[in-house]
Amino acid sequence: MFPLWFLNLILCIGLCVFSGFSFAQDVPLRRVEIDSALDGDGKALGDIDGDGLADIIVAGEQLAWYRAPGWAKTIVAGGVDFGTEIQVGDIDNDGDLDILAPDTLKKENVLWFENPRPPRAACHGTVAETRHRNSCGRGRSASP
Ligand SMILES: [Ca+2]
Ligand SMILES: [Ca+2]
Ligand SMILES: [Ca+2]
Repeated sequence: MFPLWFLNLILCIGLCVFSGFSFAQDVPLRRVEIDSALDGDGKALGDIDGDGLADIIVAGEQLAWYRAPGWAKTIVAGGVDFGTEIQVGDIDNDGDLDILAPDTLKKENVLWFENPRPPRAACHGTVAETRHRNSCGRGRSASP
């Protein structure tokens, strides 16, 4: 008895061999250096500015994002040592991507950075509220 995943693997390999498909197809990738001055411990992709193009988020001694396609750099935060496990997602449920990044110098210090889009002109809130909720009051409180 073989597990289903093993049988699927054998089937896939057999189909690739008999169909002439090669895993080593010649797909030349072009190297593009985005930033030689920032050590990239944490990397993520996400459309930070909402233009439909995936931007690059890098964390190390700084947290920065690079706007596609020209890779203009925006520093989000510095003075800490961000870890490798950064994530991008709409943490406050306001429709834009925020960044979650742990600070490895301060143990048990998980930080998230709210994306300022969309403009907050019509919304008001205190600093304490905006740490866990967006300025329009949407999202969930992080308090128990
Ligand atoms: Ca973008
Ligand atoms: Ca958001
Ligand atoms: Ca926002």
